[in-house]
Amino acid sequence: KCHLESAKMLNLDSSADASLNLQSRLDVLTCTYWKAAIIWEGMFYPRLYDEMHKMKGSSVALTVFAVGRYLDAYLHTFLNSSAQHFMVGLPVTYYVFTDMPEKVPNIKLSPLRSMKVIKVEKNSRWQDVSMMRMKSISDVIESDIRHHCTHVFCFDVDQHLYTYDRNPNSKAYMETGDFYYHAAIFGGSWKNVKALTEACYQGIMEDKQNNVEALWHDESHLNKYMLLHKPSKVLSPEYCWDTSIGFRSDIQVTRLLWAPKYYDTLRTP
Ligand code: 2GW
Ligand code: MN
Repeated sequence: KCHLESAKMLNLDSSADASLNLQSRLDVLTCTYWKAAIIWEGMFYPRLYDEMHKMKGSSVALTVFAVGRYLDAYLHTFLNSSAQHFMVGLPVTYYVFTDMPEKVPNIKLSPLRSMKVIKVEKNSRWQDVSMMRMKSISDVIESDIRHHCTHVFCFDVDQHLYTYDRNPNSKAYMETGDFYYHAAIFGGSWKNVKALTEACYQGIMEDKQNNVEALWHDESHLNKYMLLHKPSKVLSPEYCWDTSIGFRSDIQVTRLLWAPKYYDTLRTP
């Protein structure tokens, strides 16, 4: 109802747009027990959010890491597809973290978009390549993003679903959870993303001192953080889908797809 009224205020013509024909979804969970919306197709007006954020002057930072062989394997496709689909109509700054800045593809960006390439060292352990993203993101929010952008979204360059950490010695240990959060995409206001990345990084470093590593690395720490700090919006699997799962009647739209995993060639040292 609230959405409908706002749509009227913004003069969005609902008859002109099929997606404005909102029905509640009865086939899926649409609300967490702490009353955060779980975002599914058919539950919101995409254009309303777009217009609201344009009016508010929101600006978005997108962080992505392409280190070592992941650059050639995925970055080009990732950048092109996000240029076409991610937060179209809002100013977006790409923060590309790589050990090979000279190899970052020069893709055509619309006038509202720009790219910053940040050189990072290639950690010798892949687990650290993945985990240290939390520090790099926290640092760049502090030094740059907070001065230019209102929101930050953090992506895997490829696109996976796993279980909680079960090691009681890890800071990421969780006995039970409510949702499993995939770390391939998360975001929010820069303040919230800063708090999240900083806390995860601290958990990771504390684990290192204790010689433990969480089962799914940064993803386990992210899950622990989300358990303790409930998100105000939860994205449904529409936002992180693997087509090899096959048809599911509750998935009406897929908004973000996993790229193929080439573990044999990409993960061997
Ligand atoms: C990662 C694993 C093994 C060998 C290399 C890498 C690697 C990762 C790399 O050589 N270069 C690189 O840039 N990355 C970045 O880290 C890249 O952005 C990639 O998407 C991200 C996470 O690695 P990925 O996509 O291979 O891991 P997934 O898909 O199994 O990811 C989930 O679990 C991870 C922790 O194990 C992270 O939490 C990730 O966010 C999750 O989606
Ligand atoms: Mn991934």
